[in-house]
Amino acid sequence: MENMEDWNRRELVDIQGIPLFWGMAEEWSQIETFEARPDDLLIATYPKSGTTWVSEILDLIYNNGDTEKCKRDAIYNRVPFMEMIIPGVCNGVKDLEVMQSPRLVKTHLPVQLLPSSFWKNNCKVVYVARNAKDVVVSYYYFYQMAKLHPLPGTWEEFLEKFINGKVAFGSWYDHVKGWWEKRKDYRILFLFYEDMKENPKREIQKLLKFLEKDLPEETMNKIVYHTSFDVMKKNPSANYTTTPEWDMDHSVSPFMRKGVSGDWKNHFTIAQYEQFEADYQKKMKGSTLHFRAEI
Ligand code: PPS
Repeated sequence: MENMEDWNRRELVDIQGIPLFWGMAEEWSQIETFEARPDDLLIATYPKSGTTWVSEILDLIYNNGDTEKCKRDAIYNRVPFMEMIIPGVCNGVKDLEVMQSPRLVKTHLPVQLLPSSFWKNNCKVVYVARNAKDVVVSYYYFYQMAKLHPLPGTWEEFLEKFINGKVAFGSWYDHVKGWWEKRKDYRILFLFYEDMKENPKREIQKLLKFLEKDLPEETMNKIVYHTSFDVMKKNPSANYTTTPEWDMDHSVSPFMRKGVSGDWKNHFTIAQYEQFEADYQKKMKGSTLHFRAEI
């Protein structure tokens, strides 16, 4: 790819107050008018919260645990990223238009920016949330390796941007609270990364119940194994190593980085932790949404 410097590392552009990648902002009308289908399953997450993990699990569920079938293509083609548009390079809306139903659709959009057709069609949504401190660490490394993002600056600087919602897809706090509230009115299964780490089989059972599907015990065990961090890290159709280097540079930091809960402890200073927690209490005050920052 030539001229990648034209579209990499550009500043984010606000859409209704939410910083997004420039291509999304430029083509916002396409995203806004996206036509959901009643049997779409939407996978909604704030970035770095377990999107790829739950996507692989769901594709396996849809294919009755057939691991070979799930190697048919890279995860970003099996589960297209709806709003990912880089003009002339990629377009999630167009990819989904030509995809056969039932579709698995990925989004990082905050709830208020979701195309209204999802609500009109009463689509089912799986939302995965992860504790903020692990998200910001994971996001910091991702900003460095995935070159569509602006440069993150130092850890200290990036942490500040995250706290202030000045990162792609905006405030983590508003994102998780927004989707949490929405679950009261729509068919949204709200899962936590930490619960998936603690007991993946239990969370797969929740997914099956939500999808009104049954799978034999043996198939469930197979899905747990196939979607464990170590197995997914080695699977080229799940680990993003098939993306070109001008897009993601895994030598800077692999997409499948650590896959643990509590890595934030290796990054936050005591002062950063105290400042983060004080601000967190203010932003999350009154919410019934609670996270575990380690398991
Ligand atoms: S993205 O780019 O926003 O779609 O990223 P996302 O997939 O949401 O999150 C990436 C982080 O999830 C970790 N991951 C996993 N953890 C445990 N088990 C499995 N199977 C798994 N697959 C992906 C991945 O390593 C990223 O987290 P960090 O903390 O950076 O390792």
